[in-house]
Amino acid sequence: MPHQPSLPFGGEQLPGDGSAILIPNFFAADEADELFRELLSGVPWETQELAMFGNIVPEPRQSAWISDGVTYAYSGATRTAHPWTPALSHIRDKCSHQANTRFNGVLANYYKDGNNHLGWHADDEMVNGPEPTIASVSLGAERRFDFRHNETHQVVSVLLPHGSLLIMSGLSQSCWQHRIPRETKLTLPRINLTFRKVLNLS
Ligand SMILES: O=C(O)CCC(=O)C(=O)O
Ligand SMILES: [Mn+2]
Repeated sequence: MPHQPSLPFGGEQLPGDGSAILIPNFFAADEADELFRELLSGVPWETQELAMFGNIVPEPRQSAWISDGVTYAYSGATRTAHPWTPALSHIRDKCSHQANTRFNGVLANYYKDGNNHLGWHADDEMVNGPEPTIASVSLGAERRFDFRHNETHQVVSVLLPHGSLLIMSGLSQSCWQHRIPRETKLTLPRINLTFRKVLNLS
């Protein structure tokens, strides 16, 4: 596999107002390679449409919402729930154990290359509850992940390597926004899974 190994620094990434703990080798490279392949073919990837300045444009990545039947609404879109696959259930259980949180949904993102990206946002929707714990698994190409503090505008950049886990909790969604910036020179694909414990609000 063409995924470059890296030497990132694990542990706490935020200077305060919430927590984001990086575990670089949560999955060993071989298992991470295998999971990448399974998810690439096994997840029902969809291109969502986004209302922007009165126009409808496709999102610059593919995604899918998998959960125990709970729908998920964000940016005006309501996502229907797809069923768990064995690979996703396996990753969910390992993340639930590590983060001590019973995750019941995952938003999967597929970035086909560095032109695919995700703009500034926080995972602060009502369904996540206050101070949510979110476990974010990265597979494939290493991408930069930026946090920006809502008041000080301090930016903290983290590299998310193949097989890593980033656990965001506490005030990380209410005091910071985050994004995956465009990296135009990058030609390799990446899959990200953000596991959430969502409330059934219906
Ligand atoms: O791709 C990533 O690492 C981040 C994904 C994310 O922030 C999200 O799905 O809300
Ligand atoms: Mn997010």
